[in-house]
Amino acid sequence: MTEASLLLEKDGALAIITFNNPKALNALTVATFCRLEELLDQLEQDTDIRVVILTGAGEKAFIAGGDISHLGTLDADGAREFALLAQRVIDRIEAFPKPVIAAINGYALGGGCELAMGCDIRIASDSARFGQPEVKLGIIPGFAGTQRLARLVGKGRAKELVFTGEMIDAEEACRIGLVNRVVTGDRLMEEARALALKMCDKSASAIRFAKDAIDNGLEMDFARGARYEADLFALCFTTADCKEGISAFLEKRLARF
Ligand code: DAK
Repeated sequence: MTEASLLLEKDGALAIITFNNPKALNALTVATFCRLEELLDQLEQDTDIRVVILTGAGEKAFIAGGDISHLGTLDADGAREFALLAQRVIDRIEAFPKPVIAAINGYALGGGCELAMGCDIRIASDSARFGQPEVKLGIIPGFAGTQRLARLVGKGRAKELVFTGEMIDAEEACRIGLVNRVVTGDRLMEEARALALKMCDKSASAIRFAKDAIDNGLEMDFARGARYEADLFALCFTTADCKEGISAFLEKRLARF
């Protein structure tokens, strides 16, 4: 995959990263993950960027999985190395200090579904299809899909998807909580942008703390999670955004974050 196979577009406070290898249904390679990590580094530092949207090029696929043409040559060490690279980059998306929205325009299979699950919010076009087909290849999900899927949709549904390798459509994905909403294909990017813009005029630091509280708090028991939330709540009071937000309310004007 060449560098151009991952496109970055900036539009005001939005950054749109497009997986751009439609001939192979945007299948993920080592190079894709390395380049994605570089783009995330860049966008984290870019103070103009408030929200990142990930999508796939072409009509058919968001990402149809890891690149299967590389699979046959792998030994166990190589497989582990690739899985750990993919997990590191998907963890990076999950811990990214700005919201990341997946705009899922077609197949989100295997590693593609796993990458989408690392995003904060998933919007799907009505033609999108989801699945973890790894068992058909004699492997299991390796990009933390067994963990994120079970957390998102519950153990029973995760096992059904992983054990059968069957695909589900966007409506079913929405029904089980794998995606937040479904829209027609022609409105997908418009909806993703509109949702992102609703976050752009809010406090970036508050959104960062909220993301941290939800993601990390959920990995704790309730009492610890609630305590963690209180610590982050306290940290908000050290920020300029907190002063501005409260002053704006009291002065009956819009806050400028
Ligand atoms: N990898 C590579 N090429 C892929 C691909 C994939 N995951 N998915 C599709 N393609 C390629 C096809 O080979 C075909 O290429 P050409 O023959 O035209 O050269 C082109 O994309 C168009 O695909 P189809 O002709 O198959 O299109 P259809 O509409 O008929 O079918 C499909 C669409 C999404 C149902 C079908 O393409 C499909 O079943 N794709 C595979 C889905 C899948 O099993 N995904 C992988 C899950 S496992 C690792 C590397 C990889 C992985 C892990 C580790 N290492 C290097 C360590 C994989 C993890 C997974 O995600």
